[in-house]
Amino acid sequence: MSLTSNCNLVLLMYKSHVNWYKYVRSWERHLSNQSGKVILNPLVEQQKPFKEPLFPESNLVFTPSEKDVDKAQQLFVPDKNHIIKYCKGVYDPSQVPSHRKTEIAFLGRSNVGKSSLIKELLNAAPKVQVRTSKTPGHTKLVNFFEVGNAFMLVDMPGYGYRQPENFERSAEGYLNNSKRLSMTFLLVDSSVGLQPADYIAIDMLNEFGLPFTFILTKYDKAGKRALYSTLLDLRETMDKKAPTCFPQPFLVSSIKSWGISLLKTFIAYITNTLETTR
Ligand SMILES: Nc1nc2c(ncn2[C@@H]2O[C@H](COP(=O)(O)OP(=O)(O)OP(=O)(O)O)[C@@H](O)[C@H]2O)c(=O)[nH]1
Ligand SMILES: [Mg+2]
Repeated sequence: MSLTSNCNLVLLMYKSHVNWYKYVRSWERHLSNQSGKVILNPLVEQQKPFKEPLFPESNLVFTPSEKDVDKAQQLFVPDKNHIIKYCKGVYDPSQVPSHRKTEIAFLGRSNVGKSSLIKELLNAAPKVQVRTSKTPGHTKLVNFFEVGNAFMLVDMPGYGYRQPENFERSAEGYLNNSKRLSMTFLLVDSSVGLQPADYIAIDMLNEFGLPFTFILTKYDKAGKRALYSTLLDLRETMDKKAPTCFPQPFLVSSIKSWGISLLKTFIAYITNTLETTR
């Protein structure tokens, strides 16, 4: 299947979804214009030994040009006209900052690596403090990080083990009420795989009608067997329980910075901000 027909398929699948429609159109426009080389995607590398990859080309539809990848990286570099900063931490949806930017939320079990991923995405802005910890349940508030006029990255408290008491009010309340949320990244540990609490999160996102994309974290420490089993489970789950999720999962390591530039580019696409890059 060609890239254009892949795009058309995805366009058809998601056209009905109001949040998706806007960005899929711009995404298709960008893809049809691309002439550069396809960048390295860790998931593609991992699947190379398999004759029948779990995520075939028809799923791996996001293949930006090198030029777009380069442009997207600039969005994450601050300057005097493009301020990257911590905005606010809230425990109640009524306290969500008022602004006009698109929001991207990072959701997942406690300790899965949500804050570390945001920290890595914003590492060109060293003044921005994103707090991480090896102790699960560290992030207690819904934290907003402003990336110029482009978008807000939203770090959420984790669910499951040591879930903060206010999770329902803060995190679920935010997800259910946000007017500006265009994508939720659902993070799953590459070695641990999907857990019962993740299935509850999937049900919740489906119930709230929110588009979401899976990110597999801590890929640097996942053994091949564990990673394969996680991918297998994810594939099945996406088919059976997550029909509205984006067809392509992202594989990242925040510690090694693997898969980060592709993810930055994806964020630029879904927030429609690539064209505004300096
Ligand atoms: N090896 C490895 N460790 C990671 C990676 N990302 C995060 N970690 C570690 O995982 C632990 C938890 O990371 P956090 O980013 O604080 O996790 P979180 O999901 O924000 O956790 P809560 O705020 O408690 O929900 C820390 O010890 C991180 O250093 C990664 O890519 N590779
Ligand atoms: Mg955290």
